[in-house]
Amino acid sequence: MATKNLSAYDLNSVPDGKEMKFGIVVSEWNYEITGALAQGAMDTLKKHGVDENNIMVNHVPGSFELTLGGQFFAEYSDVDAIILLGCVIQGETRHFDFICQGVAKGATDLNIKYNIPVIFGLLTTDNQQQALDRAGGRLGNKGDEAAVTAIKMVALQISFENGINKE
Ligand code: DLZ
Repeated sequence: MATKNLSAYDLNSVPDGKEMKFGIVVSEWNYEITGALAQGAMDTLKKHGVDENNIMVNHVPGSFELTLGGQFFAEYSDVDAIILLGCVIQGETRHFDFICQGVAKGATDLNIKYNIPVIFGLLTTDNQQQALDRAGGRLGNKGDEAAVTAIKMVALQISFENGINKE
């Protein structure tokens, strides 16, 4: 099966992000990759009208810390959505599985606990090349995809809050 290009999307399907605020948590582990994800996410948010001053970025040591980094944003800031960006590359031990499952569960829990979008922008790859391919390489940039998802989810939440989804 062909892998989707992560940066390919219908521009018209993305709402205007002018009034939206975002928090981005970036893992320092594999920073060659995660720095590129962060750049992609920021560029994409700005491309869709998000003010640079409404994008806050914080770094955490590794992907395992993304959940708590996200919780700090939810607890102590007024962002509309949080984007978690990390990269876990399969090694010889089961560490990979524990980190990936921990972050997936952590992100899911934050969505539910705080009732705001928390986006799972974690690359989970077998090797470095697969990660590079998805961090601005051959298959686009996971950061772009995460940013688009964040804007769409904030717009969806606003539509519910404004009663647009009521009969
Ligand atoms: C320890 C570790 C390992 C082995 N691999 C990765 C990785 O591929 N990607 C990543 O983001 N972080 C890794 N870490 C660090 C953990 O996420 C975490 O920072 C440490 O286990 C300390 O809690």
